[in-house]
Amino acid sequence: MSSDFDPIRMAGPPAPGNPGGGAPGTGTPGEGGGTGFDLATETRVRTNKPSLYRVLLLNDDYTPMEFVVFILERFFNRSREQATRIMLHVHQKGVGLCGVYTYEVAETKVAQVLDLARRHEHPLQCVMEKDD
Ligand code: TYC
Repeated sequence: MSSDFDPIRMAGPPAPGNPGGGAPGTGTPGEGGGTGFDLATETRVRTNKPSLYRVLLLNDDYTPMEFVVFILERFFNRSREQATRIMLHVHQKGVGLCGVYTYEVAETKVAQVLDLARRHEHPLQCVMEKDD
């Protein structure tokens, strides 16, 4: 669904003493009657899609089913019906897929699950793995 064409401004954040953020010495005031700021207009086409990661829930004998359903609703935006189906799958098969995300999003969701489980003293385990 994401567009492959993603224009990226080549200039980084302004460096100290170089408010335009371009190459030093090119932002001379008066040049072209402009403002003295470089305006980088170069673009490149992003051809590499970001790697994706599966976030998985693992079964255990102690975490309440309702807590797992709640986790799936809250952190993985699942309906109650979807959450119940995924929870039962994990319960029966030992592992199940919560969702697929970019690295930082997956990492955050794993941390949120583990944190809430720990705070409720449930042994629920959640892991991420590369989706290749
Ligand atoms: N097996 C747990 C029970 O019987 C329920 C459970 C489901 C636990 C999914 C963890 O990821 C899990 N209470």
